[in-house]
Amino acid sequence: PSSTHGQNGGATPQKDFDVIVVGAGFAGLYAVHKYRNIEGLAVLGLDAATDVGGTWYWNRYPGARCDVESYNYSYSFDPELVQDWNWSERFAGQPEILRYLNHVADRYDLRRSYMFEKQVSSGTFDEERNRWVIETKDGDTYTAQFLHSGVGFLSAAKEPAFEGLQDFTGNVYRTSHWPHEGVDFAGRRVAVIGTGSSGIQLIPLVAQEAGALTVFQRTPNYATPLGNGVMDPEFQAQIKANHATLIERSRRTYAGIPYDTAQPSAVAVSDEERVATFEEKWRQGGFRLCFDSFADLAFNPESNELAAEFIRAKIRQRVTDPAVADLLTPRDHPYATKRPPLETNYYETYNRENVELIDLRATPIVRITENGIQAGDVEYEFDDIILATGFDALTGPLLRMNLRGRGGLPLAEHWEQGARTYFGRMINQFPNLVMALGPQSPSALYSIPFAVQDTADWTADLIRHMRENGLETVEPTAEAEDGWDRQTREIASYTLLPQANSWYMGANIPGKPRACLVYLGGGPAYNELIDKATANGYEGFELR
Ligand code: N01
Repeated sequence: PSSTHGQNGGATPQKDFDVIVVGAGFAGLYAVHKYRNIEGLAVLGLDAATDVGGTWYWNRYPGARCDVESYNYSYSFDPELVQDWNWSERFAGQPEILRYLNHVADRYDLRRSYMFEKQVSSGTFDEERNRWVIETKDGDTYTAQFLHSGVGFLSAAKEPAFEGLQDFTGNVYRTSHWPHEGVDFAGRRVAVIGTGSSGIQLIPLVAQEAGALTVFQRTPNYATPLGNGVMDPEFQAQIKANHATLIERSRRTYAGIPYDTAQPSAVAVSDEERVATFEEKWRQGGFRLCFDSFADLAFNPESNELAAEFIRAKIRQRVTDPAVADLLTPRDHPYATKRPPLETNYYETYNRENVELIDLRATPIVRITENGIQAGDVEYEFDDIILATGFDALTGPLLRMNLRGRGGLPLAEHWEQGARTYFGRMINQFPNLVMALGPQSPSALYSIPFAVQDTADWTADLIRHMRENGLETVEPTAEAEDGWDRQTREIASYTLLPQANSWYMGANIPGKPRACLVYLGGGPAYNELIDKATANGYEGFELR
């Protein structure tokens, strides 16, 4: 390997490839594996980190954990991999998921195709040569016919514009870039800003350690129990024995998780039946309350309010001080219109002596001071501030690569009025660029392993098809993109999701165009539409 390549996962000093895959998380690792199996294809993987893991490399905060069940948050492409790997918990923690991705990288010898510590700083489609020219922050240039984005949809951290943050003399930690060596909060005065999934996972654990913990909450959330526990060996054996059936069952569901007992409507049953169902799903944990209780929670306001009231009552039961319970109770948006966090001891944490909740609606953060945080008229003093303030979701990671399509068109310009894609997979005027988990794909509301495998499998077939037919470029037509954009917006308009200021809607980032960034038609409908277009000779795509 050439010394000019900086940190090297094993890739050769070669500069020109057939495919460049950006990212070494769930999406990128599988894409590299898949493309390498196409004969004669030269594949390069790039990642800004020092090693594989993607999200699970960076988000190492206490309590970081997947809230999709482990067996469902695993690759399914290789039955031997499924049989060989054992998960130790129902919902795996970050260290175990990172171990899993390392295991996958070792097992398929993926590092040899990667260059690490390579952050993509720009990508330009060269129309003369029909190739992507990719530059990395450290000044290297690579080219490839195809660019596969495996950058994920929650990898560009939002940097909140708090005045004075740089003046704070204590430590500032970000959940999205947590120190690898961990942090000792014992006896310290700690602030957490943000009560989304990351904050809600972290707060109970930091509270146990810190001398005093102050939580700054802007919007209360509908958090429901995760229901984690050690993996029962018998359950694991059962999953493995029936894996193929389980996958098939999962694929038939909206979110790609094998929860398929939802009843049609929360208003069509008696009060007793409804409460019994909610209680049962609450007890079972995971996303069951959200996806597996009543199918109309996402679009029937009346049904949604019944679920919301059920959760509000649980919060009141769990929090001792009624005034604190009240502050923790969400009222300004329907349930699950923001991505619902799953929790373990979250609400009980506010019963601890050393935990205080500050309502930013009543007293917004004015500035960060040398010694802490000023909210309203009060200055609170801290040793450490933790930012759990979220991400520029879906579009952020792509825009940060500074991609330019035909005629030098910047992606930021093409997306000025909002993200536009075909199937969330490709973009008009950006030929040979494929996105796993792109905006306007089911992304956040579908199984990530399924989505990333499907995208790379589909693209591998497309590349084979192009090679066999002497074709060099593929991109969706402007009409196809318009159609998909309309469809995505229309489906969203039938749901309650546009009512919340969520990252689904781009509403957590000041100035970001407001539109639903997630295709809400569900996994099965989405897959059917793509399969149909593909079978119709790549309908909506222009191949040249
Ligand atoms: O980020 P978020 P996250 N002043 O955007 C607040 C996935 N995930 O990292 O709601 C004050 O949800 C903001 O307040 P508000 C999952 O998909 C998965 O927690 O905008 N507060 C909110 O409370 C999740 O949805 C797992 O009013 C500010 C919080 O910060 C996604 O990642 C675990 C602020 C941000 O919440 C993102 O979750 C963790 C400001 N200026 C995450 N700016 C799994 O378990 C923001 N906030 C798999």
